[in-house]
Amino acid sequence: MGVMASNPCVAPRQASVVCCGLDNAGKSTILSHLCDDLPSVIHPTPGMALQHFIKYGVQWRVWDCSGTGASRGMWSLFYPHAAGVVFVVDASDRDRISCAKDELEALLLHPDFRKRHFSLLLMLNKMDLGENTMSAVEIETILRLKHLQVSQRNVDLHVQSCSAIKGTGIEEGFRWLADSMSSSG
Ligand SMILES: Nc1nc2c(ncn2[C@@H]2O[C@H](COP(=O)(O)OP(=O)(O)OP(=O)(O)O)[C@@H](O)[C@H]2O)c(=O)[nH]1
Ligand SMILES: [Mg+2]
Repeated sequence: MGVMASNPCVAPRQASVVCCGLDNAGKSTILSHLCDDLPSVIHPTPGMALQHFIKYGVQWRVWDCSGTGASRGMWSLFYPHAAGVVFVVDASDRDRISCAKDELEALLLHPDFRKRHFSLLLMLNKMDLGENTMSAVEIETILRLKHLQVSQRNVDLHVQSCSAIKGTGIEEGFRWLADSMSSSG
């Protein structure tokens, strides 16, 4: 992977990814660390913003979706075209973690994902908020990830704690996603 990324003679392979999660989770702030076109001051995404960038030997095409309730129905427009999903959870948002769980479950059970292999990067964001955040173990339990790993063998799952404000965990998460999508063709 590192060799590919550093060799200018090798055209980067392409990867299409849909980025979902509730509004205010930090999706666009995460992507701002990867994509030069995004401003340093991020506003709520209106509808969807398509982002292109080259990182880790991959030419990424990312649909950065709005997470507001009214917009969530649009996420599935991009599912048929996505080899990977980045699902962002606000680890400080206890009030809406069950809503995030419902949205993740709906995505996993959607006909476009239910039967085919895909990579799922689950970003547990805002870990910089210290004791106000839920732990990774707590969130994994609420989201029933152990059950998911047993019941949905078609999903290659990675859980990554991160802070988009500090910029931590983002490179690790996206490197994993690049490798995962590469090994599943
Ligand atoms: N403390 C902290 N705040 C964050 C972090 N990531 C994002 N934020 C803040 O959370 C707010 C929402 O961030 P966005 O990136 O716009 O969230 P989004 O998921 O793209 O939201 P929508 O586009 O509305 O769906 C902003 O005020 C960010 O500065 C983080 O890691 N830590
Ligand atoms: Mg956004």
